[in-house]
Formats: sequence, structure tokens, C-alpha cells
Amino acid sequence: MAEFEDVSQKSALHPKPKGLTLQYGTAGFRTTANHLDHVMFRMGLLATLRSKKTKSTIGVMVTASHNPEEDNGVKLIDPMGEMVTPAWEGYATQLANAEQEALCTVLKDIIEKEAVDMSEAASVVIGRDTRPSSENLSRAVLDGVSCLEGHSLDFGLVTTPQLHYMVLCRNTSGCYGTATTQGYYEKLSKAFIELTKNAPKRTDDQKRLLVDGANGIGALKMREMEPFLKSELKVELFNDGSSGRLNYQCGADHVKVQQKPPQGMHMGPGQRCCSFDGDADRIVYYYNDSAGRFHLLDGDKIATLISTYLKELLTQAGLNLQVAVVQTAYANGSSTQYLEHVMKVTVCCTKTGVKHLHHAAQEFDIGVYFEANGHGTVLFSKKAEEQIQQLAKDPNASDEKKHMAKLLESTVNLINQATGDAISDMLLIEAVLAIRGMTVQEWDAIYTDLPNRQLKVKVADRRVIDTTDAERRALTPAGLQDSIDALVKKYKQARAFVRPSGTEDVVRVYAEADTQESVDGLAHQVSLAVYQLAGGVGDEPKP
Ligand code: G16
Repeated sequence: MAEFEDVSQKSALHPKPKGLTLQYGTAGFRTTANHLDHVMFRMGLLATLRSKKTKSTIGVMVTASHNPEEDNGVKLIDPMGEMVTPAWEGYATQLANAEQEALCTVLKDIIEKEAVDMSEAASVVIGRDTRPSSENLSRAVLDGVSCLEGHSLDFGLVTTPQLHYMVLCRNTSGCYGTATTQGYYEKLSKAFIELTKNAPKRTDDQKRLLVDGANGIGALKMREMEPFLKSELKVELFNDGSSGRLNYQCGADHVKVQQKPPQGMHMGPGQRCCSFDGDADRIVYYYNDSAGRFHLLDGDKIATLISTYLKELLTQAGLNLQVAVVQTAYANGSSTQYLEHVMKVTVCCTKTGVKHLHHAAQEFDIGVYFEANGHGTVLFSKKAEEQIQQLAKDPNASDEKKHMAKLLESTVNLINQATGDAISDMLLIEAVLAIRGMTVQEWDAIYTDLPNRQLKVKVADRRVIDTTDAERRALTPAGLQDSIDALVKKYKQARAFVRPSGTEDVVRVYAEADTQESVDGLAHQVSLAVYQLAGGVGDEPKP
């Protein structure tokens, strides 16, 4: 086939460093940017095949999200805006790792296995974050698409969730929304303004929100969106990319892991603040109290706020729809306890990675999913959306119930159901707080987090750690889980687990216990166990 000659020729312009092997991780490929040109070209090829196979638009986002600026990566987006399926993740790994001379054979194998009709048209949309390497890497993706005669549309600088949204809009013929950034701003801001009409009158101070843009794409897009919000939200942007480095001492990951504010933000006591991550698909909130103590409101607190709000609306609307919350092993024990025992919602736990949470959330009428790191959204089933719409226009329903249904409709419109979205989540949180007349302190007081700590350990090969039970227990290396169990027993209300990261070359350690001192001790001892039993490299972890 002519296109294979083209693939052979063009792939020589995007050579694979010999012997380099990469794994499609938690959210695609991620490594230092200068190792990724061939991967991008090949993901352009794969996205084109996926588009031919599904007869739909596929998305390719060039980003390494929370990773340092010198890294880069790629996320593939399936037709309904969700992450690509596990089988195609496998193909992505095979393609990325094929040596130059084997590339066409691997490609042909995938075409055969998936019975891809090469005469089908293909459409691929591409976006990128603000990393200096992203522009060239996205050109490599475009090269891959054109090699297999796919049609491409380059959205340039967009947040990851904006690209997910574009894919979903295009594959629903515009039913989900208009597939432009303008369409995205209009849809979300209209819903936000509708919702905040139901809030008690707010002062400018109450509308004020400090936003840390992680020196990334989220800051640029927040600036673009601001005029659409008609002063219903008064955003003050910090770390907007005009000087600092991407994710350096700022951004959602830094704030969550370090449990401290980002650099450069001037927070008055009680002031609501939030941080986006490098591609604006995660958000965490925080404030300093009058004693100067830092309080973090992470994905767990966000899930609690949103699910409480939804449950209340559903009860008042008289709709019998099941709300469930999906979490991961990182969810703070207090949040799970509160959701299960006080709110009485179904809670389930999946492996890390939005692809797993998204999938689990689809099983419920309304699935609220959030990772503790602030990555999440809400999924409404078709049944839920239909019941809400019917009630909103039911002539026999009471005004009160219709009003609740209208609030639910605007809530649905405000949420990016394709994936977790910092901007959409932020607007939803702001709307909920406004409607309920709630301060950030009152939100924080819903439950108290157990003290917790996250650490990273460098090992020679993180794949030696295999886990089970939604990553809460380690199967290998031998003896590691027994050591963790023994350590956990020494502390009160304690829990700990370890897992290999799928985005960074580290093993992650998580611990929680009754006091900060205990949890810091436990996390350190578990890190030592990882270092000793899983082939630690470099200096031994220090307390
Ligand atoms: C990605 C994933 C998240 C995951 C995070 C960390 O986030 O989308 O679901 O929680 O990586 O994953 P790991 O612990 O495996 O490194 P992002 O925001 O970096 O794309």
C-alpha cells in the first residue's frame, strides 16, 4: 500500500532512539521531551487508525500535565471524550517501542487485528500545552496523521479538558456543545450565570477567588474566559506564565503533595484560593486561617461538596436517582467514612487514573468521581438527564420541583462530562458555595482529614512492584506488604500503601494516621522498606 511507503519514509524523519522502551502509563506516554518525537509521529498514525476504526474524531493532546517543564507526553482521546481503551493502549505501546524497521509490520498487525478499513476517512484533533517542546511535538503528530491520509485539525494551545470537550462535541454532531473554545466558554459561563442567579446577593469580596495557573495553559484559558463570566466571579490570577516555570513551586500537584500554598500567591486570612495543574485537568482549593494555618480542600472535599449538593437537589426535586462517589486508594479515610456513613452514598474504589474512575462512574445514575489530587468530574447517565429534563418541563409538577430540575439542568451544563476539568470544576464549586451561601471554612468543616503524607522513592525498576486490591496491597517484591502491615500496626488509625507511578519514574508512598508526627514517621519507614526491598537507588530516604 502506498501509505506504508510514506510511513517508512516519514518515520525516518522521526527516528526512534535505539533500545528506548516506553510504557503507555496512567495517562499516556510521559518522559523527557527529547525522547518523544518518534512517539508523537506514531501516535498520529495510531489516532488515524482509531478514527478509521470508530468512524469518529479522535483527540491527541501533547502534554505532560503535572510533570516538570522539561518532560512531555501524549494523551489519546476516544470518541466520547474518554481515555482510549486498554486494547489500544497496548497497540500504542507496541507502536512506540517498534524499532524503525519493524514499524510497518506492527502497523499492519494492528490494522489486521482490528479489521480497520483503510479506505474510511479519518479525523484527528490535536491540542498542546505551553511547554516549549509541545509545538514541535504536535507537528510530529500532524505528520503521522497526514501519512495515513487522515484529516487533522490543530486547536493549538488548549487545556486537556477543552480538547476532550471538542472530541465529544464533534462526535455528537454538536449536541454536547459547539466544538470551539468560544463554544466551550459560552456553554460553561451561561450555566454558571444561570446557577449564580439563585445565590443570595454576594459582595465583590465574596466573589473573589485567587487562582494559581501553575504557569501553564490554564492561566491563558482563564484569561480568555473571564469576560464571559460577566463579573459573577472575580478571578485574580497568579503564576500566569509571564515569569515562572511551569509547575515549579506551584500548581495543584505541588500544593497537594507539599500541603502548602504555591509560590507567589498573596493569601489573606480566609481568602478562597485554588490551583490548577499544568494542563488544567486538576484543581485543589485552600485557604489560610486567621492563625496563618494552611487548609487544603482536595479532590475528596470537592467530591463531598458536589455530591451533597446534588443529593439535596434530587431530594427537593423528588427524583429517585442513585448518586455514587468513586475514589482511589489515596482518598482520605475521613472522606470515605463521611460519604458512606453520614451521607449514605455508595462509594467505590478503583486504581489510580481517571480512565478507571470514569469507567466505574458510568455504572451509576449519577457518578461523582474525584482523585484526591483534584482530578475528577460528574457523569450523568442518559436516564438521569432524561428524568431531569422531563421534570423541568412537566406541567403537573410543582414550581418548586421544576425549579430544582432547572438548577440540575444548569449543573449538568456546567460540568465537563468528557473528563475532569479544572475550569469547569472551579465554576461548579463557586456556584455551589454561592447558592448555599457557604464560606470555604464551612466547606472545610464538613469533615476533618486524617493527617496524611505522600512521598516518592527512586528505585532501579519500579515495575518490580505489583499491586492488587485497587493498589492498596503490594504483591511483589516478596516481604514488602508484610513490612508495611507490621509498620501500620504501630500507629493509630493508620493506613499505608505503595504503588509505581505511571507518569514519573518513582514509587509513590501514601500514609495516613492519627497525628502528623505519626504519619510522617510511618511514611518514612514505609519509604525505607521500599528502598530496601524494591531496589532503591541514590541516597536512602531521610526522615
Ligand atoms: C495523571 C492521571 C491521574 C493520576 C496522575 C498521577 O494526572 O491523569 O489520573 O492521578 O497522573 O498518576 P501516577 O500516580 O500514576 O503518576 P495528570 O494530571 O498528570 O495527567
